Amino acid sequence: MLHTCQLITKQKNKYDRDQLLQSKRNMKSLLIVDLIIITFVLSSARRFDSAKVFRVKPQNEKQVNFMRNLATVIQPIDFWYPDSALQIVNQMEVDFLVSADQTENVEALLKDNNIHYEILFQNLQEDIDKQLDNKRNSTCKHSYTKYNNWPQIYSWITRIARKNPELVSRIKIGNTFENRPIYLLKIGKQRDAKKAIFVDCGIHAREWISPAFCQWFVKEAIRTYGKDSSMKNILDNMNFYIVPLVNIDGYVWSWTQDRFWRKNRSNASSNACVGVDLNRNFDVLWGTVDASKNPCEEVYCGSSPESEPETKAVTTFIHSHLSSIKAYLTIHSYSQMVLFPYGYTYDKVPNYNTLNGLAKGAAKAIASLYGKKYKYGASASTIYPSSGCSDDWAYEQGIKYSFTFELRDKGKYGFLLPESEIKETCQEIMLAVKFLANYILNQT
Ligand code: DDK
Ligand code: ZN
Repeated sequence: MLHTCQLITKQKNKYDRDQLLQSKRNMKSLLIVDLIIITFVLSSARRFDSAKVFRVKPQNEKQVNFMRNLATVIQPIDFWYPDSALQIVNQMEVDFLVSADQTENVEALLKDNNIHYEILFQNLQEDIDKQLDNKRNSTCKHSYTKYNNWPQIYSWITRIARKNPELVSRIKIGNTFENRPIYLLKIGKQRDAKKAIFVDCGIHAREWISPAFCQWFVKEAIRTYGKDSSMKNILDNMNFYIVPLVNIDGYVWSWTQDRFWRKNRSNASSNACVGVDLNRNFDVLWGTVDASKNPCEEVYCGSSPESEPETKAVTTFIHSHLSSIKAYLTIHSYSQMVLFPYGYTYDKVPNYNTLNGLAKGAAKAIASLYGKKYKYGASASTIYPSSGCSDDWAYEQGIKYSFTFELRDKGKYGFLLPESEIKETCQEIMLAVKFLANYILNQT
């Protein structure tokens, strides 16, 4: 069903009109390539029948070590939270995926070591199939309350810019490793507003709610511009730079081959393992704390800072607009948090009190709608330490308001957040973004 849908969208997109002949030609050949790849992989997407997701909360250092070692004893284990065994600490809820043939081993090992565990997913494939649960709109059309694949997002980007020239323009900021065009949507009434907020979505492929939020944000900004005086005030006085999907290659891979793919798809290293964690590839204390130099790890930081074209696209754009960009927001999932620098050290940033107050205000705005509780605080102490991350990098460029959002949920569905929760999640985060935008506007 899903795959038939993808094929139809791809064929349709192939004929989608594009203003630029050159990019039309590129895209067309790209879509044909995609089509061939999709057809080829129809039957080869990784399946997760009877795979399980476990949750363990280590009670002491011995159990921490046991958990860190587990990944070397049992393979494959895919850590969902934290993203790598390296980041496990005492009392942290650790969620990890175990393939069907290893679940018995893992349960036996946990029991032998008296480690308490919960099973979050009994048969992961069933939940993967259930994620696309928006029945009301089961056609292949783009929808804000569905997860859209890349061809759908691509034509949406083109269309929304074409239909709203007064408020929206489309800028290409680079190409991915597999040569897909990375687009940015500039939103705002003034061509050169003095202030701007940069927002990126989809740095990590499997976090599907993230690009869904960027699409929602653009739509809501346009829809409410004429109706809501606060949105009008924001868009009359500042610009938003929205990148709806940074890691396009990884996202395509997560739709077609492996639902839980996190990294990009570069294989520049001579190693057999593919992909760099883009949120470890930024040039800030690169490759130091809790990032890996091993290409086979989920948190592989790449061969050098900004080695990846997706990272480069983001940093190049931000660099050339530094005088106006006052805030940097990056959207991830899951765990419900509002985070700010630093991630690479427990030291406090100079404007810690301001950022903490803003994160608290953002969390409060989120909770005001549906009561969802988001934790807030500095990355290193609130989630886990990490280096080479985009928020720390933006902060060090002088963007003093830099935040990472971890959207819903807290592990019930994890990356498989049902489509029926897209609307509420986006609405609550929208309030947080508007709260931050108003603060930035009122700053002289
Ligand atoms: O990249 C990560 O591991 C998560 C998002 Se899934 C964010 C880590 C903390 C924010 C960066 N300092
Ligand atoms: Zn992420």
